[in-house]
Amino acid sequence: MPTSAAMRNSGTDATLAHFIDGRFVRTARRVFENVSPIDGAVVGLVPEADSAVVDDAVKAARAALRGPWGKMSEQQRAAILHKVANGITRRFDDFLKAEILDTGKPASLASHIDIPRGAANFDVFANQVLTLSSETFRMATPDGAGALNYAIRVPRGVIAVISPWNLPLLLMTWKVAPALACGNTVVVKPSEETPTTAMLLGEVMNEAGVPPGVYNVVHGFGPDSAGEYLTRHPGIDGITFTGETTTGTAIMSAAAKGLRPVSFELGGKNAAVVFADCDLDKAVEGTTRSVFANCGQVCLGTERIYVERPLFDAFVGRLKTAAESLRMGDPFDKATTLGPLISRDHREKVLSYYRKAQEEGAEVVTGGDIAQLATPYDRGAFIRPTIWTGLPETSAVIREEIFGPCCHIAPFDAEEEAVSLANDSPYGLATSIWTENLTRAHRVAAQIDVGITWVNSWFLRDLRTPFGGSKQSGIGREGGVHSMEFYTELRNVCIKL
Ligand code: NAD
Ligand code: 6OD
Repeated sequence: MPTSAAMRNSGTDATLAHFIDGRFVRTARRVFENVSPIDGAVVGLVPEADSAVVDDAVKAARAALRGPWGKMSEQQRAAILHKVANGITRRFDDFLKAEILDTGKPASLASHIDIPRGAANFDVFANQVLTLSSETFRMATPDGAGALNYAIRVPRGVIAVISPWNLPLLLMTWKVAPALACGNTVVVKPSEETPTTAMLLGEVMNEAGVPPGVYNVVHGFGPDSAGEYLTRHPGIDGITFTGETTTGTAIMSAAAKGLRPVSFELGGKNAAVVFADCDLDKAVEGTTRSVFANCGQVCLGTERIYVERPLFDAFVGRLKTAAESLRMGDPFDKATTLGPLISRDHREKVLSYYRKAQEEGAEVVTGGDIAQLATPYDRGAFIRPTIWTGLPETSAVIREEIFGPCCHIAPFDAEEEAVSLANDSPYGLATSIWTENLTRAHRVAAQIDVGITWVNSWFLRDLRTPFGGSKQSGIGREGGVHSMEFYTELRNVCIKL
């Protein structure tokens, strides 16, 4: 539980609700405050699910598997999921406002990425499920008649979806949409920091005709709260999780009981490799986004930059200028390009790295402290975008995921050195390579131990492609057919002819 989360005992009515069996449930023994990082205002009172509430949600999800949802054809389910996508688009402004109040992210970002992708996830997986095929084999038998094998895909069952706060609607629907397309039912535990859009989606589900119990939401924290009750619940058949690597470790141990499969999208410490032959304008523009978008709170974001020495000074100067031209303030103002961090607690964590960098002798190229803004934003969680140079590769700032608007830039002299620097991390999520030499781009991309490499771009997403991390950045791949593989189980039928 974040240290700042204020709890209130029963007697206080929640303004937000769980969504269970198609109904909004507000009763709770305890409610907690949803505090906006924009100005510290309490924007909602959230009910915390105890184990009985989680049990109700899992039972509703199990019952729904046996109801109309379980009997629908893929075409019928796909048609309903397209309606969900349309419903999100119709209520675009409601989702946008909720996401901005919960996260503080600028409207310019959320209206471009978070909400449209929330809708697109449903359209993409509704289409994807209709293209699924499976294998068949004819085999010889001693009597000469033979046999025919064919595989069928069945839903896994009740899926627990545990999601983080950085792209709440996008990342939650990235899992809910394929799970539902494959015929599963879900119980979602959104982050305690960002409860609102998961609840709003319940309204859209009802309007779209999703049967009760297919989509359920329970609110609360992780350990000893809704997250742990859900992942330990024996009625859960699979767990899909996005969040920190340490949380993934805890969830994996919960999943071990009952041998439930997991799909994990975890942390990163992503490198960008900038070669001297890059298009500098494009490299600076792309790296500005990859370091500072969403105030650096993107798992795919760049926190380590390696620049070929002849370009080093020019690149550092250009990124400094770009960082200093970001505009903080009211996220609803279209001109704002940098929102706050998710909370004051998280700002403390990021600031601890800002201090560590200075203690370890970094040169602070820009930033390094909190942002001085006028009221009411001085009560928020704003922090200055920060660039360092001059740290050793052993520094905690270079090795650990910070999840803030900051990066360290170091020079390199040879391609092999750049590859080895980029790979020197326990994480392996994403990298960006900036070069105009495509032969080099292919060669380097193949050597970097990550799940996703971009060349001359960042966060350019084709939702059919495998998405996930190597090393401690994840287990499994989602996206396109890869999602379908997690959210279904293959059964072989062998027919003796
Ligand atoms: P987090 O791990 O703290 O929390 C994520 C979710 O897990 C929340 O809903 C939380 O309540 C729940 N949770 C926490 N402990 C739990 C437990 N013991 N059992 C069950 N549930 C538990 O992550 P966060 O701070 O919300 O998100 C930031 C992290 O997520 C960063 O590390 C980031 O890199 C990672 N992330 C990864 C990806 C990816 O695709 N690889 C995407 C987005 C974010
Ligand atoms: O684009 C996606 O599908 C995805 N999962 C993005 C993850 C971003 C991490 O913060």
